[in-house]
Amino acid sequence: MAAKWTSRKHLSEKINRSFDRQVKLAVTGLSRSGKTVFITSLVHQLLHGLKGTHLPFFQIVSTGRLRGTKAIPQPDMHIPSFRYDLAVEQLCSDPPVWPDRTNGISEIRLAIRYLNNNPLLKAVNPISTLYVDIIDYPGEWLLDLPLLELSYEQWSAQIATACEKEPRLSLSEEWRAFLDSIDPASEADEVTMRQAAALFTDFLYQCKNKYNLSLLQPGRFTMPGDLKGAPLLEFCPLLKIPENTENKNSLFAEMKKRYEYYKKHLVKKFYQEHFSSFDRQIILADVLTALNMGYPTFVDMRDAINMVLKSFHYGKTGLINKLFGNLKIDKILFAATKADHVTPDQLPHLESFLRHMLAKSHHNATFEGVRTETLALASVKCTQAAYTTFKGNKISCIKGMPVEGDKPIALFPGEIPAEVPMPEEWVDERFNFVEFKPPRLANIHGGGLPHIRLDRALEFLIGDKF
Ligand SMILES: Nc1nc2c(ncn2[C@@H]2O[C@H](COP(=O)(O)OP(=O)(O)OP(=O)(O)O)[C@@H](O)[C@H]2O)c(=O)[nH]1
Ligand SMILES: [Mg+2]
Repeated sequence: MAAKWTSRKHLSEKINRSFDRQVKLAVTGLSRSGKTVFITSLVHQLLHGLKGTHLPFFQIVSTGRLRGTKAIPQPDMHIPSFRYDLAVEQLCSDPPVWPDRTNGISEIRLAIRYLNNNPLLKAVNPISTLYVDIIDYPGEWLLDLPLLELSYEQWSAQIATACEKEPRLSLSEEWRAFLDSIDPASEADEVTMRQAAALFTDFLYQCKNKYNLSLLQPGRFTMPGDLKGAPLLEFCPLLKIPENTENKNSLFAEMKKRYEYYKKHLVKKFYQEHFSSFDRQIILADVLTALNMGYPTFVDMRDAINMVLKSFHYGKTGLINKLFGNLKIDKILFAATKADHVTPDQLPHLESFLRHMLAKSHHNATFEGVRTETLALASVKCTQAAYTTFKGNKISCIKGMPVEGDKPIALFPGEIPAEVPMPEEWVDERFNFVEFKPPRLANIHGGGLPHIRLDRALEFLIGDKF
């Protein structure tokens, strides 16, 4: 009898394992788009999925089939861990603060136990486990894909053209003056190489920090991950290409060699080692900050996001297909983050605005065989909807605690246009999206963090896996 029982248990375990599934969910977006907060909130929602009614559109929870979620050791030992523990500690501190910036790849694994729905499976295997590996990586790294098709000379020419216009023209002045003072045909020396690269890197950081520009290549220069200060990042484009490029020891030849090395050992490697294993992808975009910053910043972000999307154009003509063959991603969610910065009636406008921003890619490209969706969401909702009266009219506004200040404010943040405004329509003060502090929560362990539409994101990204 005991032997029979043991073999049944053994069989059941075997079946259990074969029905357990795994999904690699990749989260990306440009710097400050909200990746860390999104993953932290998503993990928190799932860990507390049993305790609340905070995920009405995530069916596994709303139908009561979730049995529990646990963060367990990740499978890829060579990838740094996503520090959910630190991020949640910061969000729950008193006063709550936003998690620290991150600048590389990280991963966390969740085991989600759930009740099987399928009547056949239910009989042998009532409870299954879905392993979800969530990977956070900088969208800036995807800006490097086009470099794979550009020679060093072509890339240098592209940067030279970009530096003809403001604000890049002024910001690149020091770097360009340095290049003017050296002869690219002369013998390469470490000190000159390092200085040219440092000035170029400094130029990229100024573009990012002073003007919130996004189209910054090479992507690792401002998002180095664990390569900060590595010689691998000590090169830059040259604005004058020598007539005679024969000398193998020239500054030009050495810069070109490093550029090619960067493409082979960083760009290609990332696609082969990581990107090729992703099953699902969410791309986050902080559309509101770009609107706030004005037309040049907005256009730069739009172009950068559309360049990021080249990595997901899987059609036969797509670069990815040509270079790496078929990839696995079968669903992509585009999300406008920080949707708590607008009044609830503006959410559909924010979604349609994001769709317009991406229209360039949607038209030209084929996300062949890939399901896509667009959503406006807030990973952590920091505001409440409120009303005020202005000249006798009731106006919808939002109320929250601004990052700078300790008194709550109510404001009308502006309406999201249905389409991208024409350059002349970008008048000052048209948009007024302020940053808010995270909410102070009475009991962080009593349920998930307050959010907007995170449950819809979860349903789209992994709902079909249960
Ligand atoms: N109001 C609001 N603000 C948010 C939300 N998510 C992110 N933020 C704000 O955006 C900032 C950046 O969020 P992160 O999650 O750190 O962004 P990231 O993409 O990981 O940024 P990097 O690590 O620097 O690349 C936060 O510090 C908050 O100020 C949200 O849901 N609501
Ligand atoms: Mg981050």
